[in-house]
Amino acid sequence: MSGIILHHYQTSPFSEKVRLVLGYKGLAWQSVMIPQIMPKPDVVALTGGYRRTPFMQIGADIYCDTALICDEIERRFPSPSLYPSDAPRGLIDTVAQWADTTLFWSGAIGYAFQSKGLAFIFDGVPSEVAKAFGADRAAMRGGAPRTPAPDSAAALRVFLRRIDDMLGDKPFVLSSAPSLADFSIFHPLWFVRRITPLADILASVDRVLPWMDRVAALGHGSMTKLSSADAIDLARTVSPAAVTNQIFQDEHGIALGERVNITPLDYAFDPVVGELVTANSNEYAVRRTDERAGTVVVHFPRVGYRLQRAE
Ligand SMILES: N[C@@H](CCC(=O)N[C@@H](CS)C(=O)NCC(=O)O)C(=O)O
Repeated sequence: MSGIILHHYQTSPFSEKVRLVLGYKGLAWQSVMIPQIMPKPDVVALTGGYRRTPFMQIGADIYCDTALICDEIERRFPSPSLYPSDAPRGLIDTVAQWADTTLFWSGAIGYAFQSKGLAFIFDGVPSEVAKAFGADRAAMRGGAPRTPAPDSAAALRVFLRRIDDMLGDKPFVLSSAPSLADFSIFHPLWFVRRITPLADILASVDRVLPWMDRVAALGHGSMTKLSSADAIDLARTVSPAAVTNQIFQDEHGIALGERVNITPLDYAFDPVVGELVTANSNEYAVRRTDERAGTVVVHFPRVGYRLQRAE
């Protein structure tokens, strides 16, 4: 057992990215199903406020954001690597970041949430549940609108041509082996493919669907179920791991040990408050104590997150 607990839900694209990474690395992991909308009391007990999906727990360490989750999985389980040697690591990370932001929001999500897509997603779902989902996501975006469907469709076609071109005669986008870029590009397209009345767009190029089948075939590793209450109990009974990279990189005039809050810069602006224990070149971490989870350390990537001194 890897010690990895993934808090996620079935239809979450970013969770699918991590499930496939776990599959590629052949890991055994524990699965906690979490709610799709707020309130999420058991999530917040562990994260301190971060509400996005998924997050990863290893003992009393909580990893937020799939960029950092994949870094941490790679650090602990380096083989097979998410960075095959025939592609530059900087390129892999840059393509992955583009896919997790622009491809996801401006391409897949704007396209999927057109009226035909919504009718498919919420078919048979009580109207108050669909309404609650819409209100939750509008609040999470802080009022920012989704990209309109026709603009997303146009962008998605351009992106698909670019992905098709990247594939060329290789089995994976940047290499003969899967890289992090494959998992990041896969998950927004996986979400579109699930919406059968809209999935035809993926066949507008030749190489994408066969590549998606190759990525899907990597599987999800071996998973056992865990309740959120048991995950919280587990956090309480162990101590957070010792900090591994102590090289402090200060950009804010905030020292280690100060009380800070960390918030996503793009959406879901729920702050996590705690004592700053790590600020290295790639990651922040804060230590906080929760009534139910005890003392936990919550980790964030530096890219895409705002660090401030807590008031
Ligand atoms: N940058 C984040 C984005 C995560 C994200 O937006 N996840 C979606 C689900 S796929 C989400 O949090 N939706 C709201 C929710 O689940 O409450 C990451 O890479 O983990």
